[in-house]
Amino acid sequence: MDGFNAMFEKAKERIEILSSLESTKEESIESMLDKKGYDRRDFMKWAASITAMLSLPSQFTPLFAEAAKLADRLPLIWLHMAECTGCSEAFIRSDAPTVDSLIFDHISLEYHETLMAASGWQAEENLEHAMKKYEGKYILLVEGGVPTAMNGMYLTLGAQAKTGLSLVQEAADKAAAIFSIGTCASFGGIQAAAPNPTGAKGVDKVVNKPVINVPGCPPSAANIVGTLMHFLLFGTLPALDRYSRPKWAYGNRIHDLCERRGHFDAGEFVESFGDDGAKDGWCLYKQGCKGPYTFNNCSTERFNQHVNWPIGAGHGCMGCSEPNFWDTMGPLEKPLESHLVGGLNKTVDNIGTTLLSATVLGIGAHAVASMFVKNSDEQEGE
Ligand code: FSX
Ligand code: SF4
Ligand code: F3S
Repeated sequence: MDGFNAMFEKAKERIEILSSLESTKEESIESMLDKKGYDRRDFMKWAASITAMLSLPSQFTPLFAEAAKLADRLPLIWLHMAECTGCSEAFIRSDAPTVDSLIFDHISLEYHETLMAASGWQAEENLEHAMKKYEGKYILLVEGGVPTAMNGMYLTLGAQAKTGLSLVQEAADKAAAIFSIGTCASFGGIQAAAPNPTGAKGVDKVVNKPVINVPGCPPSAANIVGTLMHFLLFGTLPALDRYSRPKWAYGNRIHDLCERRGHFDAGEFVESFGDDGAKDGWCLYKQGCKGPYTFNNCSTERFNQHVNWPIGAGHGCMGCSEPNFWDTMGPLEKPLESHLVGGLNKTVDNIGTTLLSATVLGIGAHAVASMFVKNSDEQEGE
């Protein structure tokens, strides 16, 4: 608890510092929420859900509410590299405004190629101006892998044809914190799949500063907002795993909290898409689900305003938040042979039986499952 008390005091100081900074928006978040029909209760409920998601005690809820109100004090620069823009889409697309998306409207987004009105010379000028004006103070968010082959010439931007590589390096140099949004910016992404002709790499491989990775193709809006809110309130990096992912979001396997897990333990598997097992929500392991090797909170946070997620929609997890998933998690709709029990090529039916007997014997099913589930620590890194 001492640790939490120290964090609480630090957060209070941080709020004071943020309050003393110049506001960049004319309209307050309260008035924006009011116009969209949200009352204080909804806002506090949102702050409570952020607190719970970040695994913090409820005493932090009012501080997150305060920090959200001050979100316009922290300048953000969002760069696009090689990617599909799905990360931005995941964040901003919703058929109804959510508190999350209103917070996004309230932040001080100084530069975002997809969302800003400017283009060409004007856009380049905006970026240069923002980097100069907020030097050492802005958060840099990068979406997309950075092509490094031919000195970065596979990706050039703007009228001066600067390479993405040089832009990321320049922007990172003057940033207060750097977040890689999505698997592409975190680990290179689909364009880094073998043979990786453009030499695409994650941002942390081309800059000399700490980078927080928020992978997923795309990552959920919850993980993007949570990462921003954590930095807003504490101004420091959260606890990270070996791939620099925040532990509060990427600390558990998909398989650990999956709604179909009971069926896995009972040996009940979908044998083909559309069969009776599929209709009854049985386990998708035999259809190639990579949930046992993937670390993310999709099952609890979900997508599209927390409505659904890949496994809920009836397809296995593809491992999209793991490094090199495009090369290591294939074939996408078949189990990984290399991960079957002890390399003995046993089928999952044997595993189901083993699990059942283990449960009868009183041994935790989870412990048995862990025998064949490779920890992400053992997976191939960069
Ligand atoms: Fe796309 Fe973002 Fe995937 Fe990559 O997403 S959803 S290809 S993680 O960089 O736009
Ligand atoms: Fe869920 Fe996939 Fe694990 Fe089955 S294998 S319980 S569908 S995560
Ligand atoms: Fe990606 Fe698997 Fe979640 S495919 S979105 S990590 S369920």
